Amino acid sequence: MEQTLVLIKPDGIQRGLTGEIIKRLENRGLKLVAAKFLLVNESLAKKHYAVHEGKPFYAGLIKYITSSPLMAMVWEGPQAVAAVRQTMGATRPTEAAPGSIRHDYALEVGRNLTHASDSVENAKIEISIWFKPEEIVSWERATDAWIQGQN
Ligand code: IDP
Ligand code: MG
Repeated sequence: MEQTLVLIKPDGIQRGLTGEIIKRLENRGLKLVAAKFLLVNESLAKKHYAVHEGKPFYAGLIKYITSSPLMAMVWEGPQAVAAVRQTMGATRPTEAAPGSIRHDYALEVGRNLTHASDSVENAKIEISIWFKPEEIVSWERATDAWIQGQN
């Protein structure tokens, strides 16, 4: 089953949106398989955002992500990567679809509340940056067959 990394970034935590963001992923039918709440150090932040090194917003992005605690999670489900990106909305909140988290709760790209892996390949890399294999919990959910059932 596909897995994807989600971060509730410091603005999401500070604004008290942790429960709302988790609720939306649960409502969608995605399954939580790992979570941790932490203050990120610069080394982890740089590893996670290595692809953006050299961009004009890079220094600010590292400062933002290390400024206050965040919640890192792994969510699982059929096409979890695409489903979670859709639930988060486009990077720029003013371009995010109505009903998405970034549309409904954010205005600026520098305060867009969440991170979600953008491909299955990157999800695997990002999950390994944030979690040890033994921290990912494989569990049976009573509703699985009603959410993931194929006819
Ligand atoms: P994503 O989070 O939707 O995958 P990316 O392009 O990978 O978007 O950018 C990573 C993060 O960097 C964004 O979520 C946002 O927090 C920040 N960011 C991206 N572009 C800008 C910008 O132009 N100004 C400020 N911050 C930006
Ligand atoms: Mg990205």
